[in-house]
Amino acid sequence: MTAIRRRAILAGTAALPLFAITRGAHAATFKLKMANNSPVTHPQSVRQKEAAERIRKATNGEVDIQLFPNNQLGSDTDMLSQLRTGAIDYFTLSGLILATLVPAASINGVGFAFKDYPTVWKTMDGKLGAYVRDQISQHGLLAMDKMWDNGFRQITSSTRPIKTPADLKGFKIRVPISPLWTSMFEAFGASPISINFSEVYSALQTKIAEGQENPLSLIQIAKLYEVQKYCSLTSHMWDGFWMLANPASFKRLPPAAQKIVADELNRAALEERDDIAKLNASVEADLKSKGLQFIEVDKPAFRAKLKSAGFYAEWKKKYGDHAWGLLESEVGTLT
Ligand code: X2X
Repeated sequence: MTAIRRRAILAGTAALPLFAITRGAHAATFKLKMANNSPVTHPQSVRQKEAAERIRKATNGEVDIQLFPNNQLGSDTDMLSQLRTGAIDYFTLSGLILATLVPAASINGVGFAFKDYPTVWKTMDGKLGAYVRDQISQHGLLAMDKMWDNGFRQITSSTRPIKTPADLKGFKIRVPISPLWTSMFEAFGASPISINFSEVYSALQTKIAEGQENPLSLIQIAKLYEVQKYCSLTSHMWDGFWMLANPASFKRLPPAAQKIVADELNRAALEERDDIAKLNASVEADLKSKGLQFIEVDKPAFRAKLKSAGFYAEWKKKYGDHAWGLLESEVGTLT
């Protein structure tokens, strides 16, 4: 046997220990970082931690993902940069904020597109979701198949109740950093201010912003009700998180480990969706008991305002006929 061949065989066997049963403590081969912007008690963080644990077990400790929840590694904007350089390996980000890099990724947030959750999941687990994932990969990131639920977003305020679209005129509302959000609240005549979630509580407390909009589950878990008085049930958009991976980091894992990671993250996303669905059953009553005043609004009136402001026509043009067609084939005509 030549020296070269012997070396090749040795190199081959060196790769074998992945999943090999070992005795005692075993140093992890891949120490990876996962990050998010959600409080530690949010189902997103809980399910990500569980998934990391299952991945560790299924790979005999060789894929060791550590979770950094609650903006511990920075704001969404910071974490997106870190994901791209590989300083973070996995990161869940709202499709709308991801749109600062991948324009198509905000399409699920088009105002009043989805009437309910079954339509959301059919669309985002279907052709439109596949289209967006493809766009994400064309921009140098990898998205797992299953989106995580953030929720239907509702408007809160500390100054005055928002009852009609006209009440939004001049309203200083915090929105996440995303062209779609700014455009939508400008179409309502509001004064949107783009702020990362890591700064939202203090922005509301100090009245830099009068209001904000988020799903009830997050208003509850992030305790935004402490600094807000009114909540208008607009459900003006559905927002979800993509589980993004740094592609080079993911591809360094052996194929069997890649499959375990993807399967477990997708499973965790489905579990998180269920958790939010369960929370949704009780969250309004809980927030009422904490003093938040709820307002039922005429949603079609809000939608009509967006339409007359040219919002749908503008965004149809931006996304293009193909993407817009994929959305409308699930939700019906929007323009
Ligand atoms: O920034 C927000 O409001 C949040 C937490 O809902 C998102 O991640 C979009």
